[in-house]
Amino acid sequence: MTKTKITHSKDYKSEVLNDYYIANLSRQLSLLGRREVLTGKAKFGIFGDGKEIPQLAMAKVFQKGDWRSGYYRDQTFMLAAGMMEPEEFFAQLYGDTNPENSPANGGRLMNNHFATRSLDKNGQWKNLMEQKNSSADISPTAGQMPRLVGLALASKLFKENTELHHLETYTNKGNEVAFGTIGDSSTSEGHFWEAINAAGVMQVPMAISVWDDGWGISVPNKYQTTKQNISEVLSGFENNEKGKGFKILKAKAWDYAHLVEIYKEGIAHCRKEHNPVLFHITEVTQPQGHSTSGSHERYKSEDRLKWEKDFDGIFRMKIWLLEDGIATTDELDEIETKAVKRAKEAKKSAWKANLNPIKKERDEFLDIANIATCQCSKTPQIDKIKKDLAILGEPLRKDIISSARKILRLVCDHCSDPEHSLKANVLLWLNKQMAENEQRYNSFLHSQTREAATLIKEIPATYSDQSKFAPGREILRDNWDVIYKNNPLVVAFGEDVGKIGGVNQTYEGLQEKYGETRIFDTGIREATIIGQGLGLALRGFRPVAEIQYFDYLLYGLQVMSDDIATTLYRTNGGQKAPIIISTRGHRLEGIWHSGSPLSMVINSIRGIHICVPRNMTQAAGFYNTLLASDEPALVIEPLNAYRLKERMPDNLGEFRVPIGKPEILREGKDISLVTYGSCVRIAEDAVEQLTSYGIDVELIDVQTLLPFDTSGVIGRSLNKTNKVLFFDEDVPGGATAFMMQKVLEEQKGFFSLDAEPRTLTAKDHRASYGTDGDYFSNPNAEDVFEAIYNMMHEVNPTRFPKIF
Ligand SMILES: Cc1ncc(C[n+]2csc(CCOP(=O)(O)OP(=O)(O)O)c2C)c(N)n1
Ligand SMILES: [Mg+2]
Repeated sequence: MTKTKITHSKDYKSEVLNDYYIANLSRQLSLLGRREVLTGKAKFGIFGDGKEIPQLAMAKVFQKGDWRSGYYRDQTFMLAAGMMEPEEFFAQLYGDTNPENSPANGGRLMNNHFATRSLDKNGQWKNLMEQKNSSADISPTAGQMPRLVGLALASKLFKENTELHHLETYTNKGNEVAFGTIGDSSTSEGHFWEAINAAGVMQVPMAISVWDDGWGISVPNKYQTTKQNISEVLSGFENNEKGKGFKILKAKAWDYAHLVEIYKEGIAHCRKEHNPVLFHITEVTQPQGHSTSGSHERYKSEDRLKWEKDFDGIFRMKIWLLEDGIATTDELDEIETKAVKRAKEAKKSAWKANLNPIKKERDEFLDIANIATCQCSKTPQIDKIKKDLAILGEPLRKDIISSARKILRLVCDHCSDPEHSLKANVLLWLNKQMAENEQRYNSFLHSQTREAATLIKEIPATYSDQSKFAPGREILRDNWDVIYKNNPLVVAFGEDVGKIGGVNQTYEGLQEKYGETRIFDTGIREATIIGQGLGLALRGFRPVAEIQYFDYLLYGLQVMSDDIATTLYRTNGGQKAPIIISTRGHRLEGIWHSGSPLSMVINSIRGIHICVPRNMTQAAGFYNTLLASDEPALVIEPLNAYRLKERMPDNLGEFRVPIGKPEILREGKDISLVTYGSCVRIAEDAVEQLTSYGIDVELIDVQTLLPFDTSGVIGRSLNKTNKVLFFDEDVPGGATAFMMQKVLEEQKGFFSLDAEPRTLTAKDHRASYGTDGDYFSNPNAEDVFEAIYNMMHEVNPTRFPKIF
């Protein structure tokens, strides 16, 4: 059969040939990248080979202002969309820490973890509409999904809330699409399903592509997906006469022309209708196997390997280009050669850019470590260290610093003028290097701007003669009211938050007043409640994501720990996520409403502040502080204080409780009692009982667990009382042990102790139900009394004889 020859315009031809070039360039990067790992120049590699062609199609419809939330296979998309240069690809592979070379993460993440920079050098928002945006990838499979929901939801809120239409550096009236990508096997994760359902329910412009290569490392899709076909099982989500769900489109990964067509159709629809779209891209291949950790020959059959060769997307595109008469063999050969050359050049220059500064540091160090200035030095040993370092062709910073630290042990500081001795010189150099390495590898856990939460100044709550007493929940509600009035970017959402204003009525009446684009209900889906907050925060909103009870935070903890807590750090200051996660805890009833597992968070969400207010005035003050800052935080409201009366401050929305500053609630000279949250009231009860026994307790509310007492208030208290009890409702060895380490080790409280330091906690098991269950599971005022009394007895048995 003879094929009819179609004539193509010049523009079409050059666009298609440019795509062919990008596909080849990307493939060359994958091939070279793997070799760099195998020859030891890079630690680990995971690449985008086999997934090139659909990503060209996706890049065509990705506009400035749009967002991506994807995974490590998207290298071709990043190149085609102009969001990554080949040099940057290699810089990431090598772990180059220079932000100019490696803008996505400054060497902090393994390769192909993509990100664009939303913040300028001063940590301030750039114009997000002038650039194409990619949220920062994480490694956990499907971890990109919760965040994707929020990135898409932002467009919906920007569109529907006309008050935000003037924010032209964030949005064009909500016209932006959030593109997601995911591997076929990762769709097995709960996050995928939760996110798909949430997007379908909310009808947001989310366009998710599944790169279906039939495998998750060595596990084929018969173990991953029901009916081995994700679009088939998702068909119940499809738009039909019963309602709106998803538009689902399918194409084969080697069919360039069809892919271009479906992406145009799908994204135009998504952008216009705000109807989510799912692209199921099948027959994807993986020519080099999963990653540099192993070879796919181990688990793929001969037939499959042969099929992957035959259906390689680039190979198929070439056949199509020739058969359709778009290009000649010579033209394509030339393009392929150009791609090979470009990739090699990029590799070479990226390697030089990465290595040369390190070599320079090494040479500088070898110069400084000149033994001639020290006669008593252990010269042969030093010589050996220096020689070993000098011959390294590709030194690492570790090699240099470790040599310097070893040499320091072998030299004195008295042979020459101590200020210019070998020891002093090496030490000076080492300190400078360590400071630079701190910036390279340890900076940006927290904001480095003037809006850092710890820099937001305290503003005390003010009261007048007219200030009335009101239930705590009303203080929160009225404080939110002022916040919502003043800042249209603040939104709150969660289970039961919208219509009824929260299970404890802290948003009572506010949805009616500010509308459903500001305060709204969600499904029961903690991971994507937090994820949608994260996505909104990345796009400039100030979201307050509500988790109904602290014990249910576990469902969303992965998003907090892997994603939010690392956003600023893993982008080397390129993106921020100032979300507030608001929940309630600290003693209610039983296993899943005890609200006490603080150690669940203190070690897993470093990078997020943790506020543990004792009452609602403090809670409101934290919200005010946090909204003035540019950092994420978890606020745990004390569950049993919503109905307790507190004085209503006059300066609602304005007063601010400082982050990292404990409050001494009662001064005392005998012992420091350190606690937080609802335990403060129990402590107050105990303190009163102790006072009648002549024991003068200094009661301290830590207020925030992360950061913990940044100015050493507790250490100073201990210096005065010489005794300390850390008290909370967490498990033994939990948050109390954390506080103890901070005070005794970091604040050097150990040297102030006259008595053994103690912790008082709940039992190892979760709390039992009811008032009695609580009494026998959690520490109570009698326990605090006895713990403190016994400590006093140990110090002074005569004055404080044993009670029992
Ligand atoms: C939560 C989690 N579990 C396991 C892994 C290890 N892992 C990395 S990639 C991968 C397979 C992913 O397969 P698929 O989603 O099909 O993507 P592909 O690599 O095939 O493109 C696994 C199991 C991980 N990164 N995160
Ligand atoms: Mg796969």
